[in-house]
Amino acid sequence: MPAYTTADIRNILLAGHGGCGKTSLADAMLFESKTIGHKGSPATGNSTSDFEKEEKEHKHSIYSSVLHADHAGKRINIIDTPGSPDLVGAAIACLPAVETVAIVINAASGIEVVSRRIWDAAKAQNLPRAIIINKIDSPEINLESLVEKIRQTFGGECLPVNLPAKGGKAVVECLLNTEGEADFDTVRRCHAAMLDSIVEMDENLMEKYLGGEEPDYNALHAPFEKAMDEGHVVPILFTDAKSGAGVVELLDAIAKHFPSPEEGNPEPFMIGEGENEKRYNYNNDVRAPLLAHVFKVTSDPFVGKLAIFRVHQGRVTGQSQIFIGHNKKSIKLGHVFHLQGKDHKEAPEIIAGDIGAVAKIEDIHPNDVLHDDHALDSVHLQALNYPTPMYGLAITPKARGDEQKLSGLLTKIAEEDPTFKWHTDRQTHEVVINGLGELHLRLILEKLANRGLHVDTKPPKIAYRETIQQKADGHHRHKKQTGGAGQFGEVFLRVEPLESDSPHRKSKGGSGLEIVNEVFGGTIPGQFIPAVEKGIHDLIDQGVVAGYPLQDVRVAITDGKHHPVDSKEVAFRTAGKLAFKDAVLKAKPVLLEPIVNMEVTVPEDKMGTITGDLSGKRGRIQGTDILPGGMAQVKAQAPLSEVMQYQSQLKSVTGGQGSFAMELSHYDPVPPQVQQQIAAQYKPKAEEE
Ligand SMILES: Nc1nc2c(ncn2[C@@H]2O[C@H](COP(=O)(O)OP(=O)(O)OP(=O)(O)O)[C@@H](O)[C@H]2O)c(=O)[nH]1
Ligand SMILES: [Mg+2]
Repeated sequence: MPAYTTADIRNILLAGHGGCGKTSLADAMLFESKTIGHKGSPATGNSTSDFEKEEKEHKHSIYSSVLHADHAGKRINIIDTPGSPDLVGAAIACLPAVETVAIVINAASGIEVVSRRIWDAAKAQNLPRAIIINKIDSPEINLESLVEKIRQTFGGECLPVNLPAKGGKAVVECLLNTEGEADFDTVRRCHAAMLDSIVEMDENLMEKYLGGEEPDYNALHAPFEKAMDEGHVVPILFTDAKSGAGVVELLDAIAKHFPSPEEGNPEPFMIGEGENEKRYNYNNDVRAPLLAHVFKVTSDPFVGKLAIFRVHQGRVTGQSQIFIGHNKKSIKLGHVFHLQGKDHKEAPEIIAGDIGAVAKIEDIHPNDVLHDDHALDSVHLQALNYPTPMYGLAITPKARGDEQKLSGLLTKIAEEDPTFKWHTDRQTHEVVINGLGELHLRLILEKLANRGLHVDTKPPKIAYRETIQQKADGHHRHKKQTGGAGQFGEVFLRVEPLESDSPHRKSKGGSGLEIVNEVFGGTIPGQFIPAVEKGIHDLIDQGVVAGYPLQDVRVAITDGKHHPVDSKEVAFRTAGKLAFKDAVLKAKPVLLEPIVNMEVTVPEDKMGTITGDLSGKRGRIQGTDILPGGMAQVKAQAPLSEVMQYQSQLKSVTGGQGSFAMELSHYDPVPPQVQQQIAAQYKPKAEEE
């Protein structure tokens, strides 16, 4: 038995914008709790959390890492995540492993893109949140106005549980204390505000409190964590990871107030499939059947595959016989581990609420559910909402014969990173990789190079799409008579754009294609309809304007002709495809391009240059904002094709002081002259009839 129970566990995800100090804070938490004897730091390369080679080189986190601190009788599992907007997928993947998401905000730069994104993602997942304002020791900062800004942005439920003191060299606790010196505001006021909110969770407590009775401060855990569960309170805490100020107080607050796995809000597990899918209410009892969710898998060329999981129900040991999802064959895990960065320590068992790992089991994949009861075969986690990877690069191995190795490695990387995709382009036969941004793909190329695979890259490719703008009819008669048996099939059909609210639309999560069979009287016999549909699908992948996939089209197959002997599947497939092509060409086909939301942060005096430049790139400015510290933020929408090289453009305009983030907003038709240019470069292969 571990020395702690489920109720003693706290699982915390540290997320927030790059450089706000998450990793330094994680290292400081390990040190201040005396879990680790030295204070590591990402800046000097001895961090417990940033242990991967690439992380040491870049002095930034690139992957999530799992750590733990033992403090005040509690086991605090900490997941440190990377803060670059390009790597936000790593944090989203770990949301189902924790009760609390702590959004770390840099006191010197304020609320940034990733702080907001993680807030939204945690809220959408119904996860209790906390805000940690780090770097409170920085010169020339105004923490009072930052707190005000946080409350304006995220809501009045954000309330300090401690306040900075001694000019950011210390913090003073406000919930348990009523007196004390703070750098701004007063302990008394914060104490009252926090208490006012917490007592609302418990009628008894409220009555006594309103009657003027001091609450029993040792009995505040339940109402405090309940207030966090309901999003009624989001505690704000102050730290300085470098000096250590506020770190013990942070650990104390986590141990005392934050939800344990027995509390918090349940993760959205589902059971069954399709129409029978319903919510699965698990129970964090260690005696119940095992339910563990794999939230991360890494493959190390030396250590091999490591699957990291959170146990939600039951317990697992090295001797446990477990099933992976629907697999009927049970496997023995052999050994289970607790993680401390790169170190894994064999554990006698991993209990409900805890995080553990298992090595070298090839069949385990990210998002798998591990269990020991066939009744749980179909239990799965509701899909997480990841940003769309839309930044593309065409790559070819430098060494001939490395193609096989490349596809093997890319498949592995895509499995580990939900925001990375790759495919082989049908026209050019090049391998195209897609990620969230330039940095994301650069890191992938580095990873390939570290595994001995060097590639040439070509200018980024835009993932255009095609659609139609009006209704049209199409027809094709396929007839071939060569020697013996002939081929015959004739198809009439009609196409029209899908309505904007159709569930089949791509933007609504549909496939982008709806096929309706309106054939009357068997003019196309039922057994050939699937062949016609196949033909339609053939063209969907190829498009008609410039070789990009067609989307948001409804096709009604209306009529046709067959021949008792010569009608064959292949004939109807060809006729279906060409009738569809005929209709699409008459339905005003257009090319659609990805439009991205951009947030650009630059020194205030460069704001005019940036807005002017973006307008020249077919961008639409949506707002500007002055930030603390002489910086300004520009929000805009622009076509991805115009801002593919924004990284280097921004660098040259701002002398390296600017930063930006972008994500897919939607697809829009490209201007006609741009469509002409792209279509002119497209040389379709001759249609083989
Ligand atoms: N003055 C001061 N510097 C800090 C503090 N916390 C972190 N730093 C410094 O800020 C820089 C970034 O810190 P990290 O801990 O790597 O930040 P991070 O949030 O993990 O960054 P990413 O992993 O890139 O998202 C490093 O140089 C740290 O030494 C702090 O509280 N005070
Ligand atoms: Mg980090």
